[in-house]
Amino acid sequence: MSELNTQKFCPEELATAFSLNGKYQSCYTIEHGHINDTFVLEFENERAEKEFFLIQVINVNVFKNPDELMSNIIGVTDFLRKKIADANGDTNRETLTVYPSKDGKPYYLDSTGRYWRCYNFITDAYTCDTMDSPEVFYNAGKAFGKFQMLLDDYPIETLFDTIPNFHNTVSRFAAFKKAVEDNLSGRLDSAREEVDFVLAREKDAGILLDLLGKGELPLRVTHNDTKLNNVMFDSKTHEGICVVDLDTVMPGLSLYDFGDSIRFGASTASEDEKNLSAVEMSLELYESYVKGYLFYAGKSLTENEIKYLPFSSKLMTYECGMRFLTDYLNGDTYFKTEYPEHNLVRCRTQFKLVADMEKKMSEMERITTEAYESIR
Ligand code: GN1
Ligand code: MG
Repeated sequence: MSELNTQKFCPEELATAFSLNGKYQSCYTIEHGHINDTFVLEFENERAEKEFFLIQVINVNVFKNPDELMSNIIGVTDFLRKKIADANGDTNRETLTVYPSKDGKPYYLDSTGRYWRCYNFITDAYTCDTMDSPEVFYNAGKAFGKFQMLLDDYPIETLFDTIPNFHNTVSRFAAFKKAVEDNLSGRLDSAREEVDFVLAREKDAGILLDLLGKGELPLRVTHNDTKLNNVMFDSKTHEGICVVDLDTVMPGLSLYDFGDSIRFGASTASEDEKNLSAVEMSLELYESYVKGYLFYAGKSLTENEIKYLPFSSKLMTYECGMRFLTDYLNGDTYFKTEYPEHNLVRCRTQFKLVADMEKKMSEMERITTEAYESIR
């Protein structure tokens, strides 16, 4: 939570732009993710109770088509809400709900051309940027596994590609090579070691895409940004109650979701830790997540999906590090950064994790096989 920068927008204007219950009271900002700006609006309803709503500016630099983006999110959240209701779940806490603007649109376009959207804000819940509890990380695995299971029969052909080739590691590699050649920021010399690290692993980039192309991995509805801080945990039970940040829900591989969760959540340090000796991939956390993930998703995964779970962790970490490095070389035009070396620092943590996973790969494979055997 931080001080509200009211120059950025007028909260009163937004409070009246959406069809929300009650009287607007106040607004604060929350730090969430590297892409969108996020705020919370506090309202008071007729019974003098507080109600909270989350509002976000859609980053149109990243998501070029807000209509398609919101169509995906509304489609998926409506679908989830129905399944949650059928299972007698709490539809206010277990899924996001999009509140339309007063003119019936899925967003509000303000006078400066910014697109705003409004969601329910889930209270009595928390998110984590790092994880040291295997029990809570097990719950994160359950939440993302359940998310995937619930969307198993979602009509995949109705989804738009909100960011084409988002996890196409081959095209990410090509974009990286171009960034090296262009050296737009003039920073190449400060990142030679990291550039060589990426180049040495080029052959990994196409492995999952080749399997997909040969029909040996299925295309599914996936989240595509399964960072630990995109799941909300109940403050009392610590269960993962709601998966958030649905901007990148698209057709994809289950392995993207699994691997990205390990990349972020099984690390012993934060994504921008400068002290690399603190950065490792914890096998204990890996094991908790695999078990939690397979709890719901295990039964529907194919043999190849299981087989590539450990490799996907390495691949997604490699891809993310490569994206940070690409952005560093391009002059920080994509990810939000707090200081000039931020993307370089981030890519170093990712490559430290990749190297650590390479050392631990046979252990990760053993843990995965054992976890899978236990649910069959
Ligand atoms: C971004 O929005 P956020 O912070 O959850 C990015 C992910 C990266 C992640 C790295 C749309 O996620 O792909 O893995 O940063 N999202 C987009 O922390 O590019
Ligand atoms: Mg995001």
